[in-house]
Amino acid sequence: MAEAVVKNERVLEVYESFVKHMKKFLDEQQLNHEEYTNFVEWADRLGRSGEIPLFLDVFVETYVLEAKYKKLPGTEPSLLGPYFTEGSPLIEDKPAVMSMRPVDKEKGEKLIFRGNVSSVNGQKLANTKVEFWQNDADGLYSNFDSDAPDFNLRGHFYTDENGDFEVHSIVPIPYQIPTDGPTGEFVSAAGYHAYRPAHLHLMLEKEGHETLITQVFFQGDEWLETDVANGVRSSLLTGLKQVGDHKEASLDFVLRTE
Ligand code: MBD
Ligand code: FE
Repeated sequence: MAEAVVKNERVLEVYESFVKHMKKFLDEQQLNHEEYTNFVEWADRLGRSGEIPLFLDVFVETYVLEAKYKKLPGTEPSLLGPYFTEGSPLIEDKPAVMSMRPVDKEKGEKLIFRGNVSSVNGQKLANTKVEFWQNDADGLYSNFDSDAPDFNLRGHFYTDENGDFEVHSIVPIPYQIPTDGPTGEFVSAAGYHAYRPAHLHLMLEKEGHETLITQVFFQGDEWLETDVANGVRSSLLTGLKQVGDHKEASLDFVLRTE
């Protein structure tokens, strides 16, 4: 027996608004029927290829976030993206050391990243859960496009009594989104490049506060201005400093109360 589907007023409200704006867009663009059919066929390929999350997170998610969060206090969110996975390992050591392939095999420059988490009301947020994930020195994400062990360069840990954390990892590198599927077809047809600047992903969770999903970017990265996913926010930029044999960087985060 089919599941009973519950009527959801929000679905109607959002759909009707979408139609209203789509009509304006179609008045402007005057698609011919062949263009419409080409679009349907491309969207079908997109779904069959499994790239719907990739495409939407690259070309739509940033506008969802901007519309809702640009004007609010606290650290700006950035893209969750298609490469988050539930169930990352808990890292109990302080400082936290990310799970890496045996030291000699995890390529890349060592990175020490530090942050502080506080509330918009000024309070330091001890015991905040920090989910942390990033790509490796080949530009690939574990559990997805790399052959690293699952959860390589993914983990979670907690801030100390002052809201501070320190994590030892490697410097992420610019990420090239896959170009061999329907997303790549669109990127080529539009004449875009396929790069995102190097970034760290963080998700900060503390009771009484809105979960903050954001990213950290590095000054001087060649793709900051033209990020294919348009996820860069100037407030999320930090500097990479050479300290001895490794790089260091830091950024502070402010969570909104619920
Ligand atoms: C990424 O690594 C990413 O963070 C986003 C938002 C989209 C594609 C690849
Ligand atoms: Fe990413």
